[in-house]
This record gives sequence, C-alpha cells and structure tokens, in this order.
Amino acid sequence: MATISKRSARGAAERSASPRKTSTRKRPTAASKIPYTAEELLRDYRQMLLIRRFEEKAGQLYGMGLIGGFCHLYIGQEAVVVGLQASASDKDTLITSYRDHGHMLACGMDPRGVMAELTGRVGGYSKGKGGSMHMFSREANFFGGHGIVGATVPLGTGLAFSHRYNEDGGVCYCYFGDGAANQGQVYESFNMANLWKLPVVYVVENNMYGMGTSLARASAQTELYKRGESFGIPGLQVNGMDILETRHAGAEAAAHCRAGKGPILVEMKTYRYRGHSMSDPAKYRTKEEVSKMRKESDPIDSLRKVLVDNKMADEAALKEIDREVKAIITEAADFAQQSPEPDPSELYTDILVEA
Ligand SMILES: Cc1ncc(C[n+]2csc(CCOP(=O)(O)OP(=O)(O)O)c2C)c(N)n1
Ligand SMILES: [Mg+2]
Repeated sequence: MATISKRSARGAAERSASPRKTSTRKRPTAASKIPYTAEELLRDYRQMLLIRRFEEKAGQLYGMGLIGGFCHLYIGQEAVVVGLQASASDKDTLITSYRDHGHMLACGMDPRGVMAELTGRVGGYSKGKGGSMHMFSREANFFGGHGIVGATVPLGTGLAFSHRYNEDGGVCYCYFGDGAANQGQVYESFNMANLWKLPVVYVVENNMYGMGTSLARASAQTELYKRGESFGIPGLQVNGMDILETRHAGAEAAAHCRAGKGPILVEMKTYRYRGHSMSDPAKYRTKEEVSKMRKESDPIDSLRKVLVDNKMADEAALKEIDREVKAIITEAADFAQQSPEPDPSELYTDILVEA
C-alpha cells in the first residue's frame, strides 16, 4: 500500500523508549511522517471537495433567493470534520451548531436531502420545515444542527452519557466554536464528563471569530485546548487546516475515549473563508487576511499537492473525482429545486403544543 513516508526505525525506538502520555499539549507538526494509504487520502479529498462544492452551490442558491433565512457556510473548515470522521465508528454520534452542512455530509447524509432542506422543500431532512440549522438523522447518528450557541456541549455530554450507560461502545463527537467556548454550560458539562469518564471528544473549531468578534477580543485565555485542564481533561491543539493532522488527532482522541479514559478536548485551529452567515458585511477582518489563508493553508489544495507529490494520484484521477463530485452537487441542486414546497397542512405536524 502506498504511504506518504515511513517512520524511521530510530524514531520508532525513541518513541517506545519514552511512552506517550495524553496530556494537554500542542501537537507537533509532523504530518509528513504519518503513514496513510492512497485510498484513505483520496477518500478525504473526495469528502472535502464534496463539502466545498456543496457549500459553494448553497451560496449560489442563497444569492438567487432560493434559500431563505440564515445560512452559515463551512468553506475553509472541511479538514476538521473529515479528518475526525476518519476514526469514527458507525456507533458514534455527532452533534454540532448551525454551521452544520459539512458535518452532515461527513456523516454520510444525502446531499439531496440536505440541499432540499435548505430550499425548504418536502424532500429535505426536516420536510422543508427546519432549514439550515435544524436537521437531524437517526440513521447517520447526526443529532443536529443547533442554533443555540454552546448548547451542543451539554447535549453532546448527554449523548456520551447514553453511550456509557448503554455500554454500546460509541463515542460522541461534540462540536462547538471559539465563541461558544466562553459559556458557563461548557464547563459544567466538562466537570460531569470527566467525573463520570464519559466517552466524548469535545471539538472546539477555533475559526478565530465569533460573528464579528475575534477570539483575542473575547477571550482572556486564547489557547482553547487548555480549557479542560482544571477538570483534568487532556487537550490537543491541532492544525485544523491540514487533513493529515486532523486525521491523526482524531485517531488519538477516539482511542482515548474508547479506552475508557473519559473526555478529551481537541482544539482545531481553522478558518472560515466566508462571512459568519450570508448576511455578514465582513468589516472585522481584511481581504488580505482571507486571501492569505486561502492561498497558503487551503486544506483541499494542500492535500492535492501531497497526493501528487507522493505519486498517490495523478492529475487525471483527481480531475475524475472533481467531475464526480460536481455531478453529485448538480443533481442535489436540481432535486432541491424540483421537490415541492410543503403542503400548508404540514404547519400542524411535527410540533409540540403545550396546553
Ligand atoms: C445562546 C446564544 N447566544 C448568542 C447567539 C447569537 N450567535 C449566533 S452565532 C454566534 C457566534 C458564535 O461563534 P462561534 O462559537 O465561534 O462559532 P462560529 O460561528 O465561528 O462557527 C452568536 C453570538 C446564539 N445563537 N445563541
Ligand atoms: Mg468561531
């Protein structure tokens, strides 16, 4: 099987002489030494590209007035969820915020159902009644899609409790943002999670901004991977723009939880290229900042280079993947426009009315 490069025998001896313990630390950037097969990395490439093209299409449909309400795009952050999902099992659960389209696709949800929900059509995951921030799939173990900032942390901790209580071997991947990281409910959850040794990977997607406020302006402590320390939760800081790093961190985090060691906190340093939502005037950062990130750190371009440089795929094979992904997205967009709008009688179904 093709690998990027093999770890040296000397390196292996050194590692076994000093056994690694999981503690709060920055992950060293040693991506080129991590072996993955061409098959694994091509899967990552395809997944990241699927998310990128899906989001670009959603942005277009929003611009055409076919998607209403809020729409938060994940463009730039693709390596985070794709790398972590590489270690997930079919028993594991995932919960995230409103910036959720990429997570749904990475969980294996159908792009047609997600896109049709965005356009408010019956073929959508919530029959066109939920929209971007309110989707769910029991089959894919995707538990939303939540508009309330920070709420995914106690909810995800509850999912982890159910894994432990039911002894089903599952792990919950619980995502939240750098802005959410300052909420009190996050720390109440951390306390319980480590007290009860719950199998939860807390993933803080640090994209440097909460709406228009930078992390530095909002946080007294900006090294978010350290936020679990006072509860005894180990933390990892990871380059979330590099799929090799996110994959490796995902494997380590999943192994930690599956070994019964309780929660782990993974800070993914990442970046969103688009605004907070489609209506963001983006006055809080410069165009140069965005274009520098796109040019120097794009996760898809970087992986493409790794694949070509290491002869794991040629340009023709990558072009074929681009073509396949484009066809899937075109089909999803067609489906989302052709699916009918919900019947007005649907206003009275799937809702809880308290007398
Ligand atoms: C409890 C709550 N407070 C405020 C808001 C408004 N709000 C929506 S998104 C957001 C920023 C959150 O930023 P972050 O957690 O960094 O996530 P990102 O949008 O960067 O993915 C805020 C304040 C909300 N939805 N819920
Ligand atoms: Mg943020």
